[in-house]
Amino acid sequence: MKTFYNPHHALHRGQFEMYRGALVPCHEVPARADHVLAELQRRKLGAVLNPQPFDAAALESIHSPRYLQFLQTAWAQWIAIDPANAARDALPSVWPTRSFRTDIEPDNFAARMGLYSFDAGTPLTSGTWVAARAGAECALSAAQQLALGARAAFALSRPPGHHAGADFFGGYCFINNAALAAQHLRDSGFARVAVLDVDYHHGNGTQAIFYERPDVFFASLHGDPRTEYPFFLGHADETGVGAGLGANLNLPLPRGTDFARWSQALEVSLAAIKRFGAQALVVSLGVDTFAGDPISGFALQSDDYLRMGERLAAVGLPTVLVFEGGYAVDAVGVNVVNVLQGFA
Ligand code: SP5
Ligand code: ZN
Repeated sequence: MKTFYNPHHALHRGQFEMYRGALVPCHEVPARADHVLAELQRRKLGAVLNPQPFDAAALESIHSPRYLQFLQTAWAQWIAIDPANAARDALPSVWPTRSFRTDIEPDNFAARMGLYSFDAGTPLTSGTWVAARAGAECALSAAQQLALGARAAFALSRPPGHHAGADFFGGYCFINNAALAAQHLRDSGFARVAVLDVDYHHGNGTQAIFYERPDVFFASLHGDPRTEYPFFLGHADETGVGAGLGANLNLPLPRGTDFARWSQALEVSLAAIKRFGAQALVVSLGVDTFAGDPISGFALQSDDYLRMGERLAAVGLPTVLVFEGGYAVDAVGVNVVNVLQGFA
């Protein structure tokens, strides 16, 4: 399978995320994608290509114009406040919660950071826009391969995407790559598309984007939001709304879940995707389900990712795989490429 690798990913290089009242080193680091690329090339699992260019309209199929405009200009605004900001990440610290207005875009930069985000763990840096924009092109290029008849394609990019909503960033994510791929498949003639999110964390952004849509099914296996990030979405009773009712499936799992238990939930999600009648599949491929992940609580082993890939291939649908989380940096290459090898 072809891999579309983001040549600009390392331009997004956060220094710190807020954790328990302190700024701690970012978990979402450039080495993550470098290790996946190195392992992919070591095992010779197909061509690694630069993404094709796509215009702004593709991004606007998922994200609001005012959010995209903000992301594109945020760094320039940040350093205009104080030239010394060039050495610092921009992190939000104030948010419009219940009873506040979100229809008026404030002039104040910190206020706009809060309007367009939901956590203080997602630094915006000098290269964030260029990296995220090129990442979107990787996801779109991978989807385009399916439109051309390919069985599968892989978008190897960071920052990840599944926590980003139509008009907000968070959870290390800015542009929702999986959602862009799913929409591109819809626009290419696949009438019904499923997104399967196997990242440890619930894909709140992807769920929210498609929650009212009957044509894109969203299924997610993840740590129970009662205890796990992103906490405020991902419960089992979220099944879609309006025309989208029945097109959303959450399978929250307890800390400590191993591959035997995880696989049972995978079967439930795949049966639902089959009933839905999906014609193409997008997999949000996070490997933070790994036992050694520093911020997560499942117990998958490296070999389990081979079985995961085999099972995903057996679904028999044209499939885009999109890299999401996975923070055991030294294992992330082996784990991701095991999924691809199992699939192949
Ligand atoms: C794409 C993705 O996997 N995003 C995950 C975002 C999780 N952000 C909150 C993680 C809190 C980590 N706590 C730091 C532990 C310091 N040892
Ligand atoms: Zn994750």
